[in-house]
Amino acid sequence: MSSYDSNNVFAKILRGELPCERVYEDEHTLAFMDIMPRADGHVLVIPKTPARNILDIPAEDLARLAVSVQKVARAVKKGMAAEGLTIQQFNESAGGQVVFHLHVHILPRWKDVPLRP
Ligand code: DGP
Repeated sequence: MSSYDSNNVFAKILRGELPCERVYEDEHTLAFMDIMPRADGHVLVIPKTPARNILDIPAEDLARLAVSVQKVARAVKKGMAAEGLTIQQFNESAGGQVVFHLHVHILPRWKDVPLRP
C-alpha cells in the first residue's frame, strides 16, 4: 500500500488552502459538503490525522472518526428529513477510492430515490 501524500485535496482543505462548505468540526475531525453530491445533503467526514484510508489510521483516531460520523449522520438525517442513510467508505483505487485521505460518505436516502452516479 502507498503512503500518505499530503498533496491530496482533503489535506489542502484541512490546511485551509482550499475552501469547503463546513458543517461540523471538532479537535479531531471535520465534516463538509461533497463537491459532487450523489444525494441531496451528501456530507463527507474526515479525520484530521493524516491517514490514507481505513487501513492505516490508528485505532484511537478511527474511534473518534466513528463518533463524529454518528453525530453528523444524526444531524444530516434530521436536517434533511431523510428516511434513511447510506454510509460509505472506499479504500485504494481498486476499492473505488479517488481522494487518498480517509473519508466517510454520509448520504441521506428516501424510499425509491436512487443515488446519483
Ligand atoms: P472517493 O475517494 O471515491 O470516496 O471520492 C471522493 C469524493 O470526494 C467524491 O465524492 C467527490 C469528493 N471531492 C473530491 N474533491 C473534492 C473537493 O475539492 N471538495 C469537496 N468538498 N469534495 C471533493
